Amino acid sequence: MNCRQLPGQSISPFPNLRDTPACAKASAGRPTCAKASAGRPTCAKASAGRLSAFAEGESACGGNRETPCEFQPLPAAEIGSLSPERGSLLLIALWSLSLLTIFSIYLAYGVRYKVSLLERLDSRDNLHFIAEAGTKKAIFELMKDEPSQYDSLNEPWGNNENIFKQVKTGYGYFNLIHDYLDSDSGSRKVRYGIVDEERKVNLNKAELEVIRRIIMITAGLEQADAESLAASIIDWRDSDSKLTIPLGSAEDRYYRSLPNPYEAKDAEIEVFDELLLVRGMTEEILEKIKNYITIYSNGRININTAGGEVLMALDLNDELVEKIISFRLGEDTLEATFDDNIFISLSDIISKLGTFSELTPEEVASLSNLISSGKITTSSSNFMARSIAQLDDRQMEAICIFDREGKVLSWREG
Ligand SMILES: [Ca+2]
Ligand SMILES: [Ca+2]
Repeated sequence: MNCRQLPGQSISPFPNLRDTPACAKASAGRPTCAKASAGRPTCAKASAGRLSAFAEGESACGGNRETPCEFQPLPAAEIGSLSPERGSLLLIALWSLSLLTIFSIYLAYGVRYKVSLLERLDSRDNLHFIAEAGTKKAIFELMKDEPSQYDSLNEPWGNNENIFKQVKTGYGYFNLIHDYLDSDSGSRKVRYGIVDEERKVNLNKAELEVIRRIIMITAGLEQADAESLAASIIDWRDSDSKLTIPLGSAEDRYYRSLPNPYEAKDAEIEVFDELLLVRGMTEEILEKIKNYITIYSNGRININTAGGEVLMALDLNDELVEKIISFRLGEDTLEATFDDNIFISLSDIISKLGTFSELTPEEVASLSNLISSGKITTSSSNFMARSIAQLDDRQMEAICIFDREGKVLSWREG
């Protein structure tokens, strides 16, 4: 019987330990070593690296000092390298450490993301409030405009850097701007102020020919295409399902045949993006016509504020439109300045224009028809503020439509 051959059991799970001289020698003739091997108290302890004294051997030998075990302490490094349990513990510790590291990184990333998100949301909230302050400023300034029969481009709400440019609020500031076509340079420039919606063609109220002309003039479409698109807009908003023109316009039947079918709205347009659902309308066309159309005005065009494109859409010829624009500019030939001429009421349009520039009988007739048709006016009742909020290096644009009483009709920010 020796340390390797105890019946009914494996002597030791630590083969290297069995081969130590101490164990081999004990197994050769020392029952105490066999006992120790059978119970494995000393081997187990040795394997754990805890057997460091001869007293351990004595314990394994039943305390018989005459037949002492000759176990000798093993070098710590050797014991450590021999211990699967210790290796397992080390492996578990390493795995735990790795998992903790990964978890910590994940946690830190999550916290950082949430902090960043909160900062962005906070910044966006602040930008929203700054932009909103801009629109309130616009409404406040409009309220100061005395009610009158006319509204013109040179009024304080329309062009005033002193009250609409870089207005500080909180840690940021806002600008109230709108762009316009500069007749001298032919390019679009920025003006500080708000614009009236009555200077634009109302797609919910205008007749087919007016819509067709404003599309042709501003988007450059051919007459047939412009008419088709204008008719489709009419069909989109009217309550019936009859085609405005037999070929080219669209009602339910056309929209139902699309890959993603839908129906004509048969009600007034509520948002500009809705126009992209109308047959023939594209983002490119909408971009070109957006400054000349509205869905919020009273439907009549303000002859004091409308641009030449809109006046031509009312079927006034080029020469007559030129005379109206020149009259409005005043002596300095600049738009929206102190010396601008103004049509106070509908009744003085022909007389004032005739005094400023000679009118042909055809032009007088054209103006008379336009006035009696109810398509034009000299005042405005709905306005648009484009508020640009700035906070540090971040910016937000808000577009607010409101009436003269300050009631907000539309709010859009992006
Ligand atoms: Ca319809
Ligand atoms: Ca002027």
